[in-house]
Amino acid sequence: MEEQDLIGLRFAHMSREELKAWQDERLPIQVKQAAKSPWYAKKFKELGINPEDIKSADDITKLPFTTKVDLRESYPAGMLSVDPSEIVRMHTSSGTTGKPTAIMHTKQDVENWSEIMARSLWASGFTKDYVFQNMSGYGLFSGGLGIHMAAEKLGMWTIPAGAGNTQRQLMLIRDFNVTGVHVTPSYFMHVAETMIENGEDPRSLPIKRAICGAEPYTEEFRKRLEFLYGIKVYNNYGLSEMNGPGVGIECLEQNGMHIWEDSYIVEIIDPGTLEPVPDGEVGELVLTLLRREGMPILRYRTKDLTYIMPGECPCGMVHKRIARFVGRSDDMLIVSGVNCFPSQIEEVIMKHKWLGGNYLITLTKENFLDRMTIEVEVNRNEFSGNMDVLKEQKAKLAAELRDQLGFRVIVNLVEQGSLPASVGKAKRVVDKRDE
Ligand code: DLL
Repeated sequence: MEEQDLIGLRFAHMSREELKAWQDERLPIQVKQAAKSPWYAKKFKELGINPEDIKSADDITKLPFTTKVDLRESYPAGMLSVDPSEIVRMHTSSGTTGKPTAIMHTKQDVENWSEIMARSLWASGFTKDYVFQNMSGYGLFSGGLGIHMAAEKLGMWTIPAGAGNTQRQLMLIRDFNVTGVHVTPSYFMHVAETMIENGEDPRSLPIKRAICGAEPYTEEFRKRLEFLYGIKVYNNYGLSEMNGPGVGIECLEQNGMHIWEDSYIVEIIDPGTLEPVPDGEVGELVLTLLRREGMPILRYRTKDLTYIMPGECPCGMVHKRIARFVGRSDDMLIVSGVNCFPSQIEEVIMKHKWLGGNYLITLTKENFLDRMTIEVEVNRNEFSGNMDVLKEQKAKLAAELRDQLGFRVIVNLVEQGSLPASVGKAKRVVDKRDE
């Protein structure tokens, strides 16, 4: 029997010319499909856009941006481009305020999404011989079913463990000889620290590789996870508006995430001027779906800040690479007028083995002045019991953070396990300045 290309390897191996020709063909089709939705039909009319004028991928700049506000405005089904009877699946974004954004998929959409996600698993070294545990919340969050169906498509023995319940996770990993996992980086760190606290070594687990995403984490955080488990950890990016996981994946080079350009057109813009920025320069990632029929979204402003990595990837794939995220534009903290990202703080913390992997940033106002307090857990195993040494380490840490951020912060060292543990996306910042 001829082998079927279930995960779209023909796309993975395309040349730049082939990808361009594919995008030239797909964008006009996608725009016509979008125009079938009430929301885009109205938008195009208002802006005087005729879908027939979109003839190639180069015409993308003629299209308007789509924002989260637009998705909220069209909630629940204003962006549907098919008859509701064609929809088989729905997910929502993990927004914490107001209504979520709901994304609907046809059968073909689910098929295409699982193809790119399965291809992502393949690109980061998974094969059908892995036993794979999905330690991600199932339900409306796309990291559950999204990863699950892809892992099955690749042919892996797939365990839908869901999020949390660390002891049960560990039992399943050991009993079923789990060799691969998908998990948020913060929860993966929590599992390792819990094991160490119980006198167990995370390296004793059968796991060989992990894909971690759904939240920002620094290179230093990844290195610590790799060290603790003695495995490889691959970054995986996605957002529910663009299906979910599987938009971008690190290949074996672990140097930037390839965006699957058969399914998405990538742009990086200056969020202020909305003009494109050159490769290598940080801006806001804008994505356009190319293969979705149920709910096409064009030029979606993700708010995620990154840059296109110039040059070729030694892995041979030519799909553009984006760098690890600096943060989201709405994650940027402005403290006494100085801009900073939580990732800058994480970078400093991760340099210190005597600190654990959990931290919390709290912003308050005192006498009209902004104040940042950083609580960090001390790594119990590295603590000598000598309080003078700890005091010195704390002063050194505070000085490093001040150098990194450009303002003074208050550092509070806390006992391991005392900060709220994350089972999904970690909440790293509490802003109480308006209280
Ligand atoms: O988090 C989809 C996903 C599930 C991705 C599982 C990877 C693994 P949302 O809940 O809609 O979807 O959240 C999307 O999470 O805009 C980013 O800000 C952030 N994010 C996702 N992956 C990464 C990553 C899923 N690898 C939002 N690095 C996105 C940094 C990430 N941030």
